[in-house]
Amino acid sequence: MKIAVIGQSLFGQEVYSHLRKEGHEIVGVFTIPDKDGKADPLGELADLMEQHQEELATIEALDAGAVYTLALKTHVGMSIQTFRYFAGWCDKIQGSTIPINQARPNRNLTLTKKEPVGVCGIIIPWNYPLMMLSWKTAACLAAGNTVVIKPAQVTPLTALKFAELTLKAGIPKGVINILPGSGSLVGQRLADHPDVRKIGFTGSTEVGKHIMKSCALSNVKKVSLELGGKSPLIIFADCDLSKAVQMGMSSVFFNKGENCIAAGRLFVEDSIHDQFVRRVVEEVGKMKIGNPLNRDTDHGPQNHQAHLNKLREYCQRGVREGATLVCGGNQVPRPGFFFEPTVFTDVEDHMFIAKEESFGPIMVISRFADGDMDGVLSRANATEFGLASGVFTRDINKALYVSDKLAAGTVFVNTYNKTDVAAPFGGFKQSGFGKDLGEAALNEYLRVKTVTFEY
Ligand code: TAP
Repeated sequence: MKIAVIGQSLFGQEVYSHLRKEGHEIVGVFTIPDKDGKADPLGELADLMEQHQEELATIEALDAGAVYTLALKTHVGMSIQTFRYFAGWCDKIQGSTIPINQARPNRNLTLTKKEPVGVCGIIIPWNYPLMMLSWKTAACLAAGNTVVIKPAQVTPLTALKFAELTLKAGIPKGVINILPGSGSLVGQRLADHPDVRKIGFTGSTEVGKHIMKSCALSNVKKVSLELGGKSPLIIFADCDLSKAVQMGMSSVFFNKGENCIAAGRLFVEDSIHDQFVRRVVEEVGKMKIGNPLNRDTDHGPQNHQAHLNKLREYCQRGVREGATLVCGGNQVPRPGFFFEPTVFTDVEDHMFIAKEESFGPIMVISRFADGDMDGVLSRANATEFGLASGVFTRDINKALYVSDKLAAGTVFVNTYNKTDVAAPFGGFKQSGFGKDLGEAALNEYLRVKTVTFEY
């Protein structure tokens, strides 16, 4: 295996000679920053991505059906920010000194060092192809590792363009490797590989469980999992209704619902329920469905045929089980994988659409009785997922109480979908563990060594 090492003084000569002895070829030793503190390859990569942002957004629109304007701002824009953010971390990864053996002070010194884990595998889904790649790869490289990335089979193109840009940014061949291919072949091989020390995975809970098992059985590799969700959004009657409607729309229809933190279920307090539904349906009627490359399009095609079929079946099941289909529910009669923005009401807790993620533009609304805060909280938490959640209220006490009680990795208060490169992102329960973004993400790609001296 050809290995290029990135990271300053983190891999010592001993490690290099060990790798060589094992028959690996070290093709480059890369330091961030270099000796005079100048080299900033991750920053340079971010600059290059910015120079190519229109091209990357166009590829994302063609490959994933992402609406171009959103792709430019979010898919590509946040990817650039992510590399800039983690570029700043490269020279700030530090250990600590720890007083030990306090019964006999001044005899011992313990210090910790944070080391890169080694070769990492990154396996990502198709909904935000470049952004998911960037969230994991930037943290992984800043921590000093090398990486093998497997994009989703249906959306490999921005990853390949990204590979080209990494070479232009001066990152040596071998540091970043892109291996498109099927999950069962390429992804599985990465999870099983004895020389891979960490898998960062985003995708379904089912595949995540399988990967975790493979990581354990192969070489007990480190693993972090960002999995599915069915995120509850609670809208209290004392909210700013216009904002709740606007953000409620975004919580479901952003990126045509192909959004892991999409609000999978909206709980609306009885006294504003009908008004909320009426205003949401009005807004849905204004959405412009069309060619994702057009600058005025709000809602593009779903990612691929199988997903479109799944959405159709999901809606049919909702209707069969007795939920009220207020609007949508069908494929749009035009070429392409277009699915109508859909709203269901009268959704009861036992129904399939109340429990399972659609990953599409389908709003699922349930009522709760006026004033029944604890009742709605227990319904919101009655799910095996725990990725995100939200609450709309003008009452600060209620907002704090509800955000304490919601069992999810992220709680949005009077907003939704507000992720930031500096804020840790990741789920609870069967939505996985480990964080992307923020300082917390670095630790997913580091190991701590404890060094103890006696003197
Ligand atoms: P998955 O089917 O789980 O696929 C995700 C990735 O895993 C793909 O690259 C896939 O390869 C690969 N894979 C499949 N089988 C594998 C195996 N045996 N070993 C290793 N890799 C394997 O998910 P999806 O359908 O692409 O994405 C939708 C799901 O992702 C939803 O449930 C959604 O909630 C979740 N998601 C979660 C988040 C976060 S942050 N929590 C973000 C986005 C999406 P292929 O190319 O063959 O499919």
